[in-house]
Amino acid sequence: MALKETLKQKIEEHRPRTTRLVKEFGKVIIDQVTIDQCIGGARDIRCLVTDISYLDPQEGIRFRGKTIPETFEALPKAAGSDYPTVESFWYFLLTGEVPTQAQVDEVVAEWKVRQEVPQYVFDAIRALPRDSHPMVMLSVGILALQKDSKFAGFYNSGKFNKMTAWEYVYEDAYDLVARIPVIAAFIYNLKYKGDKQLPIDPSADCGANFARMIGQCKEYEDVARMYFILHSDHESGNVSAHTTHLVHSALSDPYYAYSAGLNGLAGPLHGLANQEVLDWTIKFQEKYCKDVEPTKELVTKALWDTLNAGQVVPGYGHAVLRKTDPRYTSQREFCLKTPGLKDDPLFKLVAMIFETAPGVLMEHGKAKNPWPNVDAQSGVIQWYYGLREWDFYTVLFGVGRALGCMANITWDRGLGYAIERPKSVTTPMLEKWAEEG
Ligand code: FCX
Repeated sequence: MALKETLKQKIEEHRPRTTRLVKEFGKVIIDQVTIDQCIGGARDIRCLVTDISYLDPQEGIRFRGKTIPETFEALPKAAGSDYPTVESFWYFLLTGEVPTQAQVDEVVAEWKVRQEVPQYVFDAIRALPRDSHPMVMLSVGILALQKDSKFAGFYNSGKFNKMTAWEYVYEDAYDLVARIPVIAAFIYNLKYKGDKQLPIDPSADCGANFARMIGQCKEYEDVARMYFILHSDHESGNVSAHTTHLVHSALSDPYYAYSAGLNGLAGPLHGLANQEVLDWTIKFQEKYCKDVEPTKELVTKALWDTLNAGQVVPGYGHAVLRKTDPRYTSQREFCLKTPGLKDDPLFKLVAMIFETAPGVLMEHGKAKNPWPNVDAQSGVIQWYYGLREWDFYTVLFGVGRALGCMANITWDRGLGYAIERPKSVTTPMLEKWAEEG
């Protein structure tokens, strides 16, 4: 069955489960809210629903019930590669089913039709000051696409229907995931390659095409596939996913919603951490290792200098995870099995930070999770392949994260999730409840 028909069937099968939960069990209590959660970023409050991915604090992420190694193992691989295509992963995220090769081929073919980006998007990005952050360019590029939103068109047609609205979100979502790598490649060439643009390769899958559009080597095709898949989804409560969900809950179309999500991803405590990691590591080399090899003692000193200056150690800690992020491990394994990369001095330094930082953070005693997250390892791979403009790294994250956010809001509409509207209280109210115990 083709992707849309499979998805339609899945959504229709799922709807009675959601309806029953609300109607028959709507008042069952699944959590309680404490004052520190109220003030502390709603940490851990169970109040969002998604079946696309689940984040266990100890084990890390599962996409549609599969761990990262299981996901890579199960999905059909790109031709001549150990990694699946982004397109097969898109099918899997949306439907929860591992696609057959024929189903993947169909998605790859449809992706190519959808990936054409209108000229006005490039014009809008080109009109920005060239020293704008690439995340600004990406967010503007996605927002510019809004003008032709099929969901907004459906809403404005006067024929809006809650039961079929998801089909128009799906259309926009699919267009968006196919176009965002092309927009990202355009930004890369505009900002760092003197606007020398490279054409879409109509014979290539998403990952290979992205690699070719930024002038990368053959091996980078797997880097792109791995990177986009690993960064796709991390359940619903993280800033980019939650923002996208929140904005779309007002029936803002996928372009409005994901442009907003990207603005959240651009924060240094979230997606921007990957550029901060490279910035931290390179500055460490410049400051401490001009004439000497890095040592654990020097890394320990640099970590304490950062902490004593009141800054966070980028790439370490997590709001939910309490172990090393399996997205970190997956990228580390890629480094270890790639000749050249495993002996690269920067990789060795990142590995040394991995050996050192958790102990320092534990001694510091603040971070609940002293272990590395996805951002601690991603930059070094890009650096090795010559993509050294690290302010671009969050754009790569944004290309991957689109897959999860778009799959989620397609399902949000399919299941008719309501406009989000948590309740706020005042400080005197909290003080009164605190006194009452
Ligand atoms: N370095 C120094 N201090 C840290 C720290 C780190 N890496 N991680 C957490 N802390 C501190 C917090 O700043 C907080 O201090 P405070 O009490 O003075 O406010 C305290 O430890 C408790 O925080 P904790 O509950 O462990 O963590 P939070 O849920 O509040 O925050 C993030 C989670 C990820 C924001 C935090 O660990 C951090 O700032 N890490 C560095 C930035 C980073 O790598 N972000 C990327 C995360 C993720 F993978 C992604 O979204 O991409």
